[in-house]
Amino acid sequence: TFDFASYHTLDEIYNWMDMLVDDHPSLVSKIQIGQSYENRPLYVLKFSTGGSKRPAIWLDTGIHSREWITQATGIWTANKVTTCPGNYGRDPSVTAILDSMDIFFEIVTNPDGFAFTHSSNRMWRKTRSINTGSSCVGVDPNRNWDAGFGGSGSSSNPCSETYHGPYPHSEREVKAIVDFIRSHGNVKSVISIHSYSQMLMFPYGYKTAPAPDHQELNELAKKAVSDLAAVYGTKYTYGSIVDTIYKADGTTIDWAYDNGVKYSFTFELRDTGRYGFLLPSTQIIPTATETWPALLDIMAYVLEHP
Ligand code: 0X9
Ligand code: ZN
Repeated sequence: TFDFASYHTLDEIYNWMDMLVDDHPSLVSKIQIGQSYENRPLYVLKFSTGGSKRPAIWLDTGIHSREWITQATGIWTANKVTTCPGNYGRDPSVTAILDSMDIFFEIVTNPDGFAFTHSSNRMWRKTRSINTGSSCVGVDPNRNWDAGFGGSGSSSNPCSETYHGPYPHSEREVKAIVDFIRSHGNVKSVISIHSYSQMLMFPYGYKTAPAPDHQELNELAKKAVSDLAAVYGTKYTYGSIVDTIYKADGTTIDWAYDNGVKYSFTFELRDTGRYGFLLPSTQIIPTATETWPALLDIMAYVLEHP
C-alpha cells in the first residue's frame, strides 16, 4: 500500500494514480491533457459523479517541481476525497460539492522538473525546456501565463529562476492547462498550490490595483486561513499576491481570473523558511490535514455562489 507520509518518485505517483482510479472507478478517472517538453504525459485526475461539463474546480500542485510538499499534499487530498472518513458519500460537504461539481486535479504539473529534482538537482524549480541562445535550461511556469506577461515581476534572463519564457504559454505544461480550461468553459475556481511561506493569495500579482472582487475574495481567504489555523495553530497570511508576497507577472491565477475564473486562489504551504522547500516528510500529513478545511471552504463557497 501507498505511504502518504513519504515523498515519492514520478513513477510511484503515476502508479498510485492508476491504483486510485482502479479502486474508485465510479468517482475518479484519469485524463491526459498533453505532454511535457520531454514528452512525459500530463495527467489530471477527474472527480465526478456524472453530468457533462458541470461547474468545475481546477486544482494544481507541483508546477514548481522542488515544492515537494505540494505534490504530496495533492496525493493525500485526492485520496481523502475517496477514502472514509471525509469522502464522497460520507462527508456532507464533499458529497454536496461532488453532487453538483467536478474537480480536476493535476498533481504533478511539471513532471520534467519533478523527475529532475529526483535525478540531478533537488532544488530545480522551472520546466526543462531548452532556451535557444542560452546554456541555461527552463522557464518559470508561474511567470509564463498571459497576464501581465513579461513585466518587472519576472525576468527576461533565461538563467533566472523567474525567466518568463520567449512568449506567453510557450511551455507545454502551461499551454495544456490553458487549452483545457478554455475548452472546458465552465471552470469556476482555480486553486494553484505552491510552497513555501504559509500564505493564501488571490489576484492580482501583476498590478497593485485591487481586483473587482477583492473584498469577496479577501473575506473567503480570511475564513479559509482561520479554519486552517484551527487544526494545529499554523498561521497563514492572506491578501492579493502583490500585497502579500511580491509583484509577480504572468502567474497562473491572474490568468485564470482575467479569463473569467472568479474564485482564483494560490496557496503557499508550510513552512516559513526553517526547512523551506526541503520540508521533512514527517510534516506531509499535518500539512495536508490542515490545508483540507481551507480547500473545502473555497469549494463549498463556489458551490453556494454559482
Ligand atoms: O514566486 C513565485 O512563483 C511564488 N512563490 S514560490 O516560492 N512558490 O515560487 C509566488 C508567486 C505568486 N504566488 C503564487 N502564485 N503562488
Ligand atoms: Zn512555487
